[in-house]
Amino acid sequence: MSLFLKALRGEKIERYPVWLMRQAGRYMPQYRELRKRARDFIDFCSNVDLAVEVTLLPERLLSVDALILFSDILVPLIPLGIRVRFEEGRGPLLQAPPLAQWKEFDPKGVDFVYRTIERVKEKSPLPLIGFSGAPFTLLAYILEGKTSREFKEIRKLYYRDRKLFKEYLKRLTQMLKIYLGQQIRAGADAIQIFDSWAFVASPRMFEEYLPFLEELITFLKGNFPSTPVIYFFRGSGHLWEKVKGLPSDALSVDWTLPIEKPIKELKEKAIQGNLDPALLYSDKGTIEKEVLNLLKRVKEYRKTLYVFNLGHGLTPDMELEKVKYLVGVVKNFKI
Ligand code: 1CP
Repeated sequence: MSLFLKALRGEKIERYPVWLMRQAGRYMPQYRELRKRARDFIDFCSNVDLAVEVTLLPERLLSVDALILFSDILVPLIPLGIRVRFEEGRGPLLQAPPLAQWKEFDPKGVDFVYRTIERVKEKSPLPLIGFSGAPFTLLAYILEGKTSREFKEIRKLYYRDRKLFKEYLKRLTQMLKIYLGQQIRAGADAIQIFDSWAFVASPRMFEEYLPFLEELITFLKGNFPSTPVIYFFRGSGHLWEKVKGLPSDALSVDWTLPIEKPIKELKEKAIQGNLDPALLYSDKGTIEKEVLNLLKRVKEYRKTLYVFNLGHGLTPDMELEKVKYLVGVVKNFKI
């Protein structure tokens, strides 16, 4: 079994596995070359040949221990009848009809996702992570129609119409059960659920949302017990107490809490992440020092159940050379 899956399952490993969020992206010249072959970003994700090649790039260029499907969290919204576009430099733009006019989710509408997974599995021995957005983060984008610093629309809806807020979350949760189930059937070895914007919720709002998230994870664990589920959230500092009880196999934390906290408080659960991505703007000596500091602190408490990652994704302004160096430092660290 792969190092990545062993670490998630708490089996003995000789070093901590490493993969990076947004590991296949614009910071890679090879990605930028492939990107030229597609009209727009949706076209790029839905072209199976291209999506397979992009997914595989980090295996060759970074020698990471796991691959993540190349797609986007907004892709499965398209079969619901939501318009999704990506404009260069502007991020995603969405137009959603009222909930009553949403279409029934037909997984065939995103068949290219499953075909990409199947083909990547044929081409690489590395474990492949499937993914989706979490219901809250998806709803935040749908209601806002674009990216935002504070996603006011979802918070407005919560106070104006609690029932509709929950109906939306219910529909998205239903869709995600089908979508992620199909990814696992197609060959995904693990699932990561991205809740990038959950931290904009007030504590009470987050609590009212949690049952939907729990339902999704419980469904996946019930139907696919051997496929690990990782929950990624930002705002680990203030949301920590709320997410601790989630039934996921792993929690992917950002850099706003000391690594000792999740590691000491959840002895049975795998922990992923924690390194501040801003470290990559530093020199190699500093990168090595900080990475080793994190790994030594982890090792003091556990010799498995940890997967190295950043607290959030790589960005286009990072240097491939330094990203490679970081991966090398993690891989040379013996437990
Ligand atoms: O061509 C391009 O450079 C477009 C940029 C881009 C890329 C490379 C977008 C648009 N999406 C992606 C790929 C992507 N998105 C992956 C691929 C796999 C990998 O990690 O290598 C994944 C897992 C995502 C997930 C995603 N999309 C998230 C969750 C993770 C996170 O960063 O918080 C979110 C919030 C999105 C929305 C989105 N899609 C694209 C952008 C630029 C954004 C963020 C917009 C914003 O900041 O609100």
